[in-house]
Amino acid sequence: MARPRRGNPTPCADGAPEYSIIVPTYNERENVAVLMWMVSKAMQGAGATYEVVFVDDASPDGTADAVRELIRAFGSQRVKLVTRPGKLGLGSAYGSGLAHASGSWIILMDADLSHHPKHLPAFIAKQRATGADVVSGTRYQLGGGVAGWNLVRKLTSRGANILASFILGARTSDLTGAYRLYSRGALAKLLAATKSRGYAFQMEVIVRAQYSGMRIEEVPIVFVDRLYGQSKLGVGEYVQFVKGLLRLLVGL
Ligand SMILES: Nc1nc2c(ncn2[C@@H]2O[C@H](COP(=O)(O)OP(=O)(O)O)[C@@H](O)[C@H]2O)c(=O)[nH]1
Ligand SMILES: [Mg+2]
Repeated sequence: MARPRRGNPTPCADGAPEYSIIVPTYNERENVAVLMWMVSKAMQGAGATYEVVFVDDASPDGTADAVRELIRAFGSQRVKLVTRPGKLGLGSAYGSGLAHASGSWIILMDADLSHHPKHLPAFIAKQRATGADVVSGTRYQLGGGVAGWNLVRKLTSRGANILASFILGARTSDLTGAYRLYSRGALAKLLAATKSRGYAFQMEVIVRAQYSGMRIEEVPIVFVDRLYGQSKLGVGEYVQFVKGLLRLLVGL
């Protein structure tokens, strides 16, 4: 599909929604219904047409069945489910979601309620006002923040961002956040080019967007630590992040 013009999304063909919200899930059974309810309230407030595309990697907790219930409740135009045979990772989950999404604008958000749907109207308003290709949620500007993290985790995240900004010359204040809005064409281009995994993935995407001259805007978000289920954060993630940073330094 052609890339929408800046600030002027391609008119929706045949009732296609303006916005596709792609939500990757792995063991999020307790979260998807609450998320969907909150998204539907927020999007009504934004006055925007939308669909939610869940991408589930055969979650052992039966997340896919919970999403099927949502399809029954909200309708198959509003909720879509893409299932994959095993845990294949976030980067490719976004790609699979994009392949099944019909909106001109794509919003990526986590399922665990860390990305509060109340921020959705701000992403949309910012894009409409500025014509940006990418609107990135930031914890590190006035009005943004994190809730539920201990000091060590706060310092790690902040430190990783400062280090990466310094090394890569990034102008975006939150490089590792995943709550973002993209034009369809911009996301397709960025996903095709991005090689990193884990936290370095979000950083590579936004740095590539900057380096390729895309217009990036930011909106403050408050990130809330997940209430239910397990985060993927572990020592391995830190190691991957530093490796990813070094690779970008050499390769971008
Ligand atoms: N489809 C899919 N979703 C995943 C995978 N790994 C994580 N997720 C989802 O991606 C989002 C972010 O993961 P999470 O564990 O909360 O990461 P954290 O908040 O950075 O610790 C959540 O919605 C997860 O359910 C994966 O391999 N495949
Ligand atoms: Mg999370």
